[in-house]
Amino acid sequence: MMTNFMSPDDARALFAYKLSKMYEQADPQYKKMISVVRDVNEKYMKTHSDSITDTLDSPLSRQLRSENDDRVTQERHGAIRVATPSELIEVTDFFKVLGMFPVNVYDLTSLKKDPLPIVGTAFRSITKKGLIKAPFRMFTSLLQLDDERFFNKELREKAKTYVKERHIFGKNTRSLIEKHKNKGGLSKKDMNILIEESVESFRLTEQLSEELLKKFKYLHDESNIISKEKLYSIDEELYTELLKNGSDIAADIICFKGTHINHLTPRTYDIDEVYNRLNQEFQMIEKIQGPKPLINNETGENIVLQLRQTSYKAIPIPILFQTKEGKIKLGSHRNPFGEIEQRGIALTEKGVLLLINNGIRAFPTTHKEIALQQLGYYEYSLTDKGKQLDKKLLPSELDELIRQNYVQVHPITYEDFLAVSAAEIFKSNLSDNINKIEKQQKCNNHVQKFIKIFENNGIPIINSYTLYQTQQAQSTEKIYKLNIT
Ligand code: OOG
Ligand code: NI
Repeated sequence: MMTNFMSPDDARALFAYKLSKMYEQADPQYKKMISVVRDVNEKYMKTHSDSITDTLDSPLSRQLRSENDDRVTQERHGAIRVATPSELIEVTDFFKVLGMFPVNVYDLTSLKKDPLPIVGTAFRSITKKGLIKAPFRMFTSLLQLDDERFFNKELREKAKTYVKERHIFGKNTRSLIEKHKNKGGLSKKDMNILIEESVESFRLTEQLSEELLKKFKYLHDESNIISKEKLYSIDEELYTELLKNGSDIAADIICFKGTHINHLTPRTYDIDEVYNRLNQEFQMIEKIQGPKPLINNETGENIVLQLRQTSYKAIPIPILFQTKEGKIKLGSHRNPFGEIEQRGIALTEKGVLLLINNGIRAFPTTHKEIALQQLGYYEYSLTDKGKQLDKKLLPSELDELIRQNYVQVHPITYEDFLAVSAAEIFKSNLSDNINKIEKQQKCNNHVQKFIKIFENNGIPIINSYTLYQTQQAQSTEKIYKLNIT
């Protein structure tokens, strides 16, 4: 049967594009950051065209997208934070429309240094073709109101009651998501509406425009303007209480009308260069997060492991508060911010353990050795020399074939996140109010509960090791098949 549904890959590409446009308007710093990143990436591509190793950015991949559009410069990830399990499921259903599924669990409650009341996952495409067409991901955090280290019973109940009826999306958006569920797809027209509306839902609408800000500066009680302009004011008492106890993050998640994108992140080939350039104009977080790169002995180039990230801090934006007495007053909130990332090779579990226990010095510094020691994931292909071999190749010979240059390795890019780095990125919209938690204090089993929310709704959380392993295995299968004579 012919259907006229828009494909999830196309829908995701469109969503990412529209979201970025919306964000450019909302945060002038973001627009500036994008232009710096574009400049650095373009220069890098000119000087390194031979050594770009990203398997997903080959010329073949590029043909699948529009002509000259390189994957890296158009790539983004974003982040949202939600308050309740039902909000989490609401966004899960939405991301499914865009071909994005929950991958990995990031537990920030159990970090040794500065834990946060957050457990998250990232929604992303889980196929190679999907990632090539539109790599957009969304880091999605669920506030852990049950974390007793941050919230006492009274505050927890108050916050829960406050968000009980809240929805992330409007009625029409939700009915389009439902329609997608029932029909298995959406027409181009419906999908366009869904994307427009959802992008609006992710906007920080509470931010006052310049024009309104001027109005509010000269008045005292502005309740009448509020209702005329249909503005939303934040409950000052709850905000302040959450800020004091659970940190700015809790206030950011609970007190607003819904969720909002708190940052968007372009990808770069050279994060050190971007950091240095941004550092001249922006207030950056202390440093670049994630493992230090390896210096490749053969070429002198860097090998990036997993993910390196850094961000600029949010500048407080003007918002309106409603006091206990019902008066409206001008206030501010630290959001949104911007982040940049450099993606490197996906490490195997063995590689991750080596990194944690022994640090980067324990790593070999060539891709070939990293592959041979099974510390990272690679796609394998025959070299020209290998193509001339006229015999059936066996899995047991693979190492030898790599050593003798019959088979070459191509690093598989890490598509996911890192809990420790994520916690540092969170600090981009923290003031100094953060409630420091002693590490010996125990916390409840937040991760189990998080997984259960998905399980109860019949949604598996995917483990990214499985995805990388499959991608690697598909490439070796091809080699073994090719040479059967
Ligand atoms: C999410 C922070 C995590 C990343 O890139 O690690 C994240 C947030 O601030 O809500 O986006
Ligand atoms: Ni991020």
